[in-house]
Amino acid sequence: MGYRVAVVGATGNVGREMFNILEELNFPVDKIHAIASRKSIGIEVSFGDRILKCEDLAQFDFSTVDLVLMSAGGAVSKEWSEKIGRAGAIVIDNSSAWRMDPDVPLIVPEVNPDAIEGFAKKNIIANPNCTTAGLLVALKPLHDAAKIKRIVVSTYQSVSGTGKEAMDELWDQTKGVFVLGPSEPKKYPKQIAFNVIPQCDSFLEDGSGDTKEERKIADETHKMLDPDIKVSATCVRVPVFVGHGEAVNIEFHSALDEDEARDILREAPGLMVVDKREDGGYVTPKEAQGEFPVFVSRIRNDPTLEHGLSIWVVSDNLRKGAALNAVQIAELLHERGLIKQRAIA
Ligand code: 11C
Repeated sequence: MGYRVAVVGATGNVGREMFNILEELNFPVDKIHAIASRKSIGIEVSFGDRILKCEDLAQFDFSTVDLVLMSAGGAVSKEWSEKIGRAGAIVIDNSSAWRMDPDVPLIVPEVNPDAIEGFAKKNIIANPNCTTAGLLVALKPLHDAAKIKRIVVSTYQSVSGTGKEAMDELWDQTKGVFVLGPSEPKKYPKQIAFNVIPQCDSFLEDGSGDTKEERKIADETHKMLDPDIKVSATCVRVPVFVGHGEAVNIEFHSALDEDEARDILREAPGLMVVDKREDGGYVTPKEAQGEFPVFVSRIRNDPTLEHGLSIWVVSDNLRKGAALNAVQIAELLHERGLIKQRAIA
């Protein structure tokens, strides 16, 4: 027996990956719908060897589906998720709209699976920001071993995190530098080709100088892992198409050396350790693209702290950072028999 599933935002980077991953993980699907805004009606997307035509979000009857994977941005999610939840379907939302709502669980299955039980208040479950998802899969087993006091994280984020137009912008600017002549930045405030931009998302207006992306990493870490962990984040956009890298410095309450950390990370779910101390003995975003695990490399003691460690974390931001995590949440609901539990508390 399978479920009736709708993917909202079906034509976007993450929406398309959601179809791929539902298929790759063999999620039990009986019926599937591709849903998009009116301008995308009729556009075709693929689900395995099937072609689906996009249906209109505004006209779709959500009482006919059990599960909705939504990746259509915060504004669409704010308008639709509660309505869909009231119609009886469970929404797994990839935007930031509901992540900090106390009535909405924010879930990375390797980190806080039991929090999913609270979903029925709104029938909405939030998927974290792509940078937080990869980070926390790596931090959770280390936190269990030696309790993290503080992290300093510097990100190297690919342009697919901003969307398809940003990928086109990188491509056009790259060609432009050598062939066509320069083109004006549109999605980013400065040229992204052959450059790095120390800004992901817009600046907060609270005087902190942080960007929204930096705040999300802190807030989501506090909600999912531990509210007492101090988080200092600097988020940087780099001219890479897919795959977010993160250099993470970790201060623990108690001792945990690099060898113990490596052993713990090797055993942890969702992770792959590639840490050969030689040229190329680490994972880069290019190798993480299209893969399921979060990769950890460059694991080493930080002698400048009493209990300190530095690691390099990289994952496919469209997969573990978005679509894969969303489908894993669906699998968790399925394994716990929660999908048919329709009543809203
Ligand atoms: C980026 N992390 O790379 C963002 C994309 O809150 O889900 C995802 C934004 C979010 O720009």
